[in-house]
This record gives sequence, C-alpha cells and structure tokens, in this order.
Amino acid sequence: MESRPRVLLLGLDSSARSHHDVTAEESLDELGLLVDTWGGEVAARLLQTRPKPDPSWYVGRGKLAEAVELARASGANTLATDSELTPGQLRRIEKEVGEAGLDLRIIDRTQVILEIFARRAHSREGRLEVDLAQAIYALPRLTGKGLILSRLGGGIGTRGPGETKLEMDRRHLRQRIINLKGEIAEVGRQREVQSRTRREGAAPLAALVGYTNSGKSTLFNRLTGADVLVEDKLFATLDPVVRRLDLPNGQRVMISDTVGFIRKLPHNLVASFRATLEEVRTADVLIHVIDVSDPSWAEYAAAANSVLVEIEATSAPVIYALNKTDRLAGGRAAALADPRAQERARQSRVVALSAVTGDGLDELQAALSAELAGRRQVFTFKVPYAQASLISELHEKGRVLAEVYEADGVAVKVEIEISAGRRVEAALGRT
Ligand SMILES: Nc1nc2c(ncn2[C@@H]2O[C@H](COP(=O)(O)OP(=O)(O)OP(=O)(O)O)[C@@H](O)[C@H]2O)c(=O)[nH]1
Ligand SMILES: [Mg+2]
Repeated sequence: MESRPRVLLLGLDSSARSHHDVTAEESLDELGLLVDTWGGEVAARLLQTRPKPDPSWYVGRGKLAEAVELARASGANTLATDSELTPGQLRRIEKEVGEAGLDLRIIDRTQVILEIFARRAHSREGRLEVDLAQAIYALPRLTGKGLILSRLGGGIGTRGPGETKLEMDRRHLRQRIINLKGEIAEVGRQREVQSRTRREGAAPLAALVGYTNSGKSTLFNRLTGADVLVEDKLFATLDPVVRRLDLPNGQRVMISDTVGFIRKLPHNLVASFRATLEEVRTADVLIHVIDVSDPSWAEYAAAANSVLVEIEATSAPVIYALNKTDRLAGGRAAALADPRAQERARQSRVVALSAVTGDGLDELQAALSAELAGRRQVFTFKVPYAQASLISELHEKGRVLAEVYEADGVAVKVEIEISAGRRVEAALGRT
C-alpha cells in the first residue's frame, strides 16, 4: 500500500471574504477534511492574513519561504492551497520550491476535489464529466513534461512538424476535450429519453440537496429503506439515485439523493455536473438538508444555495430539513427556535429532525405531503368495464376515495395529480 501523502495546508485570511463566508480557519479545516477524504494526512497548517491573494505567488513570497521551511520540518511531501491557484502561481511556486531543494508536490483545493471525484464517480456519465473537468483544468497548466497527459490517459500520437512536446500535448488535450463533450452529449441524450419515460405520468419528484456531509444519504436511506453509502467523509455520494416513497397519506413521490455541494466547488465541475443534477433542476420540491449541529450552519446553507443558483435549480419550493438535532443540547425545539430557522420559516417550510434517530421524520413527510397537495385534485370518473385497466392505474397513481361498481362501469372518486387526472380524462373521452 502506498503511504498516505503528508500534507501542509496553506490558506489565506483576506478581507475580500464576503460577510456570509465562514472564517479562514474553518475553510482551512474543511481543506483538511478534503485532504483526509482524498487519502492524505495533515502534517501542518499555515494561514497568512493579507488583504487579497498575491497575484503572482498566492501568499506573499516571504510566507512561501516560511511554508517551505515548515514543510521540511514537519516532513510534508505535499503542499495544498485553500484556493485554486492560477497556472502562473502554480508554476512559480513549483519553481521556488524546486530551487529550495525540496521534493514537494503542489496541489490546490480544486485539484484535491477533482481527484476525489475522479476516484469516487462510478456511473459512466459521472466519470466522463470528471474527466472533462480535469482536462479543462489541466489545459492551461501543461508544462510539456507530459506528466498530466499520461495521468489522463492521453498523449498518444505523433508530433507534427516543428511542434514542441508542449504544443503536441495541448493539441491532444484539446481533442480529448472535444471527444469527451461529444460522449457526454450522447450519454445525456440517452438519459434524457429514459428519464422522460420514467417521469411521464409518474409520481412527483423530491430531490435531497445540501452541503456535503449534511446527512442526505442517511435521510434517504431512512425514508426509502435504501442502502446508499453513508460516510463521515466529504462527497460520499456522487452518482444520483432515485427511489419511490409512499407517504402516509397515500401520496407517492420519487425521491433522489445526489452529490453534496461545497464552497468553492470548481466551476468546471459545476458546469459538468449540471446534466447529472438534472434531477435537482427538474424536481417538484427540494429538501434542503442542513447539519444544524454546526454553529455555522447558515453559512453552509448559503453556500449550498449559491450552487443551486448556479445550476439553475431555483424554481421548485424548498423544505428546509434541519438535521442532526440529536447533537443539539435543546434537540429539535432548539433548532426550530433558532432565529435563523425562524427567518427561513417565514418563506418556506422548516422541519427539525434527526436522520439517525428518526425523530421528526413524520413532520418531514407531512411537510412533503402539504407541499405536494396543491398539485393534486379530486376527480370523479365513470370508467367503462372495457377500460378497466384504468382503474388499477388510478389505484397506483392516486388515492381512491370511493369506488362503486355500476351496470355500465365503475364510478371512481380519486385524488390524483392534476396532470395524471387530465390524462385519464382524455383516455375516457376518446371512446
Ligand atoms: N448525529 C447525527 N449524525 C448524522 C445524522 N445524519 C447523518 N449523520 C452523520 O453524518 C455523516 C454524513 O452523512 P451522509 O448521510 O453520508 O451525508 P451526505 O449529506 O449524504 O454526504 P455526501 O454524500 O458526502 O454529500 C455520517 O457520519 C452520518 O452518520 C443525524 O441525524 N445525527
Ligand atoms: Mg451522500
């Protein structure tokens, strides 16, 4: 087994932070969790306070020298920065570190996230999307050494006349990006056809969204009896799953679990995941899961919200699920009494629960029913015996309130989604 990389975390405390951001310390803590998920261990950490990043060096040049010494002293073999480095910053830092005679791999937050995703994505589409994001990230950072390309499985081919190694690598990588985009478009078309068939006339869709590690999969498993991987790591879930859930009032919904969001999510990755997150964008209701046991939960929720804005998933109503209340001294009541929760409750439904103990799950289901109720309506049909298959369809999709067998057919009173009811109406009208 390869030994775990020993990582020095390097971050910036800049006044450029917006007011709803977490502190630089918290951000560096999160980088530590990312590094842990990535497979490394934290050897040391260093923060510099400065108004904004140094355009050439990220931290100041003096601080970088300090980092190099700290890496040497703590036996680190990797240096991870808490923000994405520009290609220029990366090159200069690598050169400086090399001149100091230290064998230190430089990696930024973006690449840590990309490598976690690369290892954890299992679906074909997910893999293609990560490959694409990595290729786009790598293109301006090629050095001509061929290292990145061999890692990406490209770089085969011949050098054109008068072409340098670097130019050839760039050309191959550009071609790879074009190919990947083509493949993704193809897979996306297939998925769209499948999901359209699945959605047509089917139950409404509720999507679990929220910051990574907030407890979405735990809640998903609780609600649906599924067995999705739950881990105290970031990005345990990458590939979306959808399951059926029958609410206590008989309403059927589809519920989806998907990738968690994170602050500073690499932009390419958001772009590539837009398609996979289609479940989220087309959902009828979003359940925004929040780890309310973290004092800074409102900042995490805000970060998750900005990803929702970025993937254009803002039209569906949101139910806030304040999770992990078993960890709060005051339990669920304390979560609901929190002014930040009350502020949200003025606009949306807010429930407090614990996915682990199951407390408050009833409230969540009731909130879901209430949110979806508007989408249902009571219809009265007379179904001729020749079309009896419609009766079982009504039972399957709706809640049958009365059913009387008469001479010329079955009189059915049913509460059902308006769109499904309209379709049955049309089917009956056709005869
Ligand atoms: N105490 C407590 N822990 C919880 C609760 N819900 C989830 N957890 C824990 O939180 C961690 C993350 O849970 P997951 O369900 O994997 O979180 P997730 O939101 O799916 O995370 P990603 O898939 O990584 O985005 C696990 O260690 C869970 O056991 C809860 O209600 N109470
Ligand atoms: Mg998960």
